[in-house]
Amino acid sequence: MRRAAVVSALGLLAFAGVCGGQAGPAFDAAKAYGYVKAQVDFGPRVPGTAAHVACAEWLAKTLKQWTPDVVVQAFRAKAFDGKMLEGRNIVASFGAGMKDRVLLCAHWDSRPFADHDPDPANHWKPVLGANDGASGVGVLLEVARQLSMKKPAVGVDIVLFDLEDYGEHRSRQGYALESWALGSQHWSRTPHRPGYTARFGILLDMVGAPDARFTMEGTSMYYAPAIVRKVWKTARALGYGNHFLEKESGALIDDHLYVNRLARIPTIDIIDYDDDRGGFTKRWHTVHDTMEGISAKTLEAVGRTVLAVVYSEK
Ligand code: AHN
Ligand code: ZN
Repeated sequence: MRRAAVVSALGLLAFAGVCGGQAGPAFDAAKAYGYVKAQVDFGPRVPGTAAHVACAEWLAKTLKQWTPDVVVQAFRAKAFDGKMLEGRNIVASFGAGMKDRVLLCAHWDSRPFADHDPDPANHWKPVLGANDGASGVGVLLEVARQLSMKKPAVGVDIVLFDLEDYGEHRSRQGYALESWALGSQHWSRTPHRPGYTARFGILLDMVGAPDARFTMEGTSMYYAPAIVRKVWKTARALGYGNHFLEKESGALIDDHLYVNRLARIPTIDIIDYDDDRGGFTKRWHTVHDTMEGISAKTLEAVGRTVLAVVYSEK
């Protein structure tokens, strides 16, 4: 009895040591924050610009530090405005030979139009996308670094989608809903490896706000309710119930819709969206989507949750 107590106390200490005294797997929030800032420092990563190309190269180079299996999938897609866009989906694989896999994804491009800015003069200016794009990618870069140090029992593929945010401008909204998520549409029809599949997928979108509200989003609940419950349960057990709310919200068009529909991988979206708040955050698709709206604490909550889910797969 006494010995059991000593052993379990030691176990707790060892656990706290591994985790830096905090709940869940190791995750360096300062590094994740730095990876968000590094993307934002390129300027808006709008398709067709030099910043877009430079950021793609930086992302591939950064991921190659942590795994040899990085594939850049180049493709062309037609935008709602008729423009032909050059896209690049960036895929980093861990445990490339393993059959059982988990898919983690986010979009890395930023929106050409701040069409929800309170000032209409900004409606054709680009979005910096600190939260909308860079936050999810920043978390996944730190997840990649952690995976390179501690191998899970399943393979993991991190897919950074391009051309998510070139959806139709607000001034003509509702005419071309399929103009969103062009990179995930391409990848889901033509994955980086033919016949690719995974047990499930987790999409991160706008995961950096200090007061982020992740609800159980409708498209995720339609296609992958068991994954939503698993992830929310994990997050709440780690003490992140302030961000991961036990309530459902409306269905969104985002990259996970096409991964579900076309690739048929049950995939959820962790996204800062709450019907009761009026939807997205007030910085969404405005020129105010800057580093001021990013909290390392929120990146950590999401990163630790995702890693805990991955490491719990057997
Ligand atoms: C629509 O507004 C149709 N979908 C939101 C997907 C999105 C845009 N996520 C980030 N930016
Ligand atoms: Zn967006």
